[in-house]
Amino acid sequence: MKTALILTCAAMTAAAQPPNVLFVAFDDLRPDLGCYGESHMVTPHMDSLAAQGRMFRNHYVAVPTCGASRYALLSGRRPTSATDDNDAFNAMPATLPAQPESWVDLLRRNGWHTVSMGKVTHEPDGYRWNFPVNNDSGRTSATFPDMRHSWNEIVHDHDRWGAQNYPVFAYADGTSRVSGVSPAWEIGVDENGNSLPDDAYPDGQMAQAAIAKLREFADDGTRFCLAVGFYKPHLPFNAPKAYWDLYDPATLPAPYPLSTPAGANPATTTNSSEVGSYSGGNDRAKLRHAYYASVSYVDVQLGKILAELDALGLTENTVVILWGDHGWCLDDYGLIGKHKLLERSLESPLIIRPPASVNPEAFAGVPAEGVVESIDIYPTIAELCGLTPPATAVGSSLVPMLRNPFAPGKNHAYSRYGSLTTLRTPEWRLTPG
Ligand SMILES: [Ca+2]
Repeated sequence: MKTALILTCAAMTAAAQPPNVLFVAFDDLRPDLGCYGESHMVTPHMDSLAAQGRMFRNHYVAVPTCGASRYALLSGRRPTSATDDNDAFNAMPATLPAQPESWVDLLRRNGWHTVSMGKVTHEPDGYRWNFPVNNDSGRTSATFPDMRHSWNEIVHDHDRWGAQNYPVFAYADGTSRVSGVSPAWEIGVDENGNSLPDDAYPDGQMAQAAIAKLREFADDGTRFCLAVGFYKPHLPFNAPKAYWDLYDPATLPAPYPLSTPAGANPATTTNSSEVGSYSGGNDRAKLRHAYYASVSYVDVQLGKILAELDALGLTENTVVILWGDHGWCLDDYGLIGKHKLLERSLESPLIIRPPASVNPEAFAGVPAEGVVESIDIYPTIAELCGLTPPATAVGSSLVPMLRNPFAPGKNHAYSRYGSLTTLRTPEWRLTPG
């Protein structure tokens, strides 16, 4: 009886506590998930998260490139000409500002223990590096974090790829991509042709590191913000063979839309800054198969983390956010890559499973159709945690849509890239010609 009383009191106390935050970013993840109606995709863990929380069917990022999209998400600011490329984190303050630099900093200032793991900002380990050669390899020394005031810990183990290589681009043999030379995908097999294990690539190792960190938090009773940034499905589309085997290339759906927009630069239909030159037919079909394998691979890594959250009894008081940093043209419009103001480049998945205090069972699994933006995540986290965001965080809290998927979305989402801007209303994408 005494034990039961103690447990009851502990549960009541826990329910009154502000929630933990588990934020999981996926690099270049399109809404190609089963829960988004893509029935060919094998993504059971993301689908399960959507069934338990709220999936946003019309979520748009600020800029269709990693650094700028992540800067907008974390700072809560709309992109400007100074923050719409991969150097956007240059706008983060060097010295401690009066107002938080990000929602992570807001949480840190209010007592959350904040941890970055993998690619949460732009750099794959959270630190700026000197690049004497190029962005793909040859890093010489770390300088300072992308966000200097947000993290209590930045956790990263380079393992066999070494600190000099860019882990986003890792191949199983410990090498990293060299632009224009390395293949765009890898079927991970051992010397006997059997599938490599999950930890043959960095994301499998990251899942284990996240699990270890959650166990630390549970042991110590730490109120945490854990941000995990998986590297896949960014190029190169490398995954253990077991994930390639989940798909029959003969039955995969065609890209959509098929036609190239009028006025598009013809060179972009055969050349991408990301893949290099590419041809038609099998080349493009293989790229799609490889991408899907990478998505299923990281889906399983997410599943491991969520299972640990359950096992540790942390699910009830943890908000979980799944976010893709932008879309990707996977031969849609006959184009490859992300650096375009097109629907396929700007849409990305957003799934939020709120803590039990928000009653996620109400309308669980019913998607919200309203238009929302990545900058809305900042005020959402603040509201769920009982905090006030600074005036510079200009998004709108999504908590009403977490409670009721039929609550209205926005009139429009704003995105830009280079000198071009675009608006997405509930019905149209409006882009100056
Ligand atoms: Ca990205």
